[in-house]
Amino acid sequence: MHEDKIFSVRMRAAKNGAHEQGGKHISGGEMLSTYQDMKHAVHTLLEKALNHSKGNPDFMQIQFEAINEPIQQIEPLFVQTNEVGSVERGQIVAKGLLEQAGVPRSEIEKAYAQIPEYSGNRGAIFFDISTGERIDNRGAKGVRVSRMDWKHANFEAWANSQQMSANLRVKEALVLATKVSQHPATVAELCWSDDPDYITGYVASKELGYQRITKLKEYGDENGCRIFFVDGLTDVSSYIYYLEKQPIFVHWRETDDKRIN
Ligand code: PML
Ligand code: MG
Repeated sequence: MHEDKIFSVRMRAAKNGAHEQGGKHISGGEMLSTYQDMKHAVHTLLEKALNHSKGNPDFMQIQFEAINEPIQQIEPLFVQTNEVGSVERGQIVAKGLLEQAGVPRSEIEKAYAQIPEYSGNRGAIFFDISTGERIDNRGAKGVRVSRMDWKHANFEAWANSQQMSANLRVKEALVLATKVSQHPATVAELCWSDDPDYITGYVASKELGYQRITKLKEYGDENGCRIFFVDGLTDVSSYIYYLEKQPIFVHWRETDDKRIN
């Protein structure tokens, strides 16, 4: 039974009560798993939240549900790392990349002015570049991109080809950025972690790829950022449906990755 089924496995953890009771967000995680691999998936998510730099959670939920829709397979975004010496330099690079991706400078500045309001959110916010407004209507929750993964052996082969370590954080962020950038309404994504011990972030878009920037905040800072810059989005709920519900596996095919810089 369940041999061919794939399950979405999700985790969220908080401290000082559950998220909906005002608890502080500690960690979240998304995986796709077979029934046979379920123990491993649950264990991976449990470990992720139990040993977290934001603190020990006193609330955690891990749930799984069978996926009944066909799972789309997409290739990972092209990846490049931009080494910077300071946060100021990192943010200049980030803004330059957003502009290159098609976000007008005035809208970048408007979005940046709003970042402090969103930094406690656990999900993403949508910023409409034609109106300069946030349009997801999800308040402090934001939108959580879900139902996505990358089989570990294929990810390891990819990481090896990039001479990168097969780091779980990079895998999760690249899976998310690849899924988000795939939607035609997404112009670009801007992200840095809310973990105080992790300062590398990225700007991603279909054309620019996943542009890592080694310093987008200072160590010790728990203010994260995840903004999806969108344009021409007539149906916000179908965009949310894509992000939350469309199941996706990222899959790397060696022969497709011969891009030359
Ligand atoms: C997060 O940890 O929440 C986001 C991490 C983004 C950057 C990951 C990387 O490419 O190093
Ligand atoms: Mg985090």
